[in-house]
Amino acid sequence: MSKVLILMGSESDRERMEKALPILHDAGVETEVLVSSAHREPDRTAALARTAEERGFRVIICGAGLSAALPGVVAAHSRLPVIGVPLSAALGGLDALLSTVQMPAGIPVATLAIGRAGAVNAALLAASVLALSDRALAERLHAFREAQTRAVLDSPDPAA
Ligand code: RP5
Repeated sequence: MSKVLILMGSESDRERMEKALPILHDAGVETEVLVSSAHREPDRTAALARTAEERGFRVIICGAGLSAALPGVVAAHSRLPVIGVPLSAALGGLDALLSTVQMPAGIPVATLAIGRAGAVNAALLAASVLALSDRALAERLHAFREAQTRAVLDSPDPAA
């Protein structure tokens, strides 16, 4: 089974990054969640990135705050698609957003929204990548979209 690796730079990132888990779980995607700091544990982080593909992972999601090096460092050490989630630890997360999004040409990081929205969308984007070669997963993602639309339509109209 294809797997998604979720990395984050600190335990303090966990609550926000774990917003990705129910999405991936409901989609039937196997995940592993690890804390590994690009700055504080550079060798371990590089090793995790280098070995991810042979361990069966197909997409890596990386969340980090401040000078968020994790997504870029992981992308530099892996050929897998890397999705970056900037997290707010200071400056409303603008620091992490710029660190994550401004990758030099040649080493891409698909950078999503700051915080919870980014973590949720990282899960959906990772699942969409896997769904390109998994019809059952594609159908589950389609059902998720339909349920999301129904939930909006069924919610009370605040103007009524
Ligand atoms: C980053 O620094 C982490 O991703 C975290 O968002 C931020 C603060 O880390 P802690 O000092 O809380 O461990 O590397």
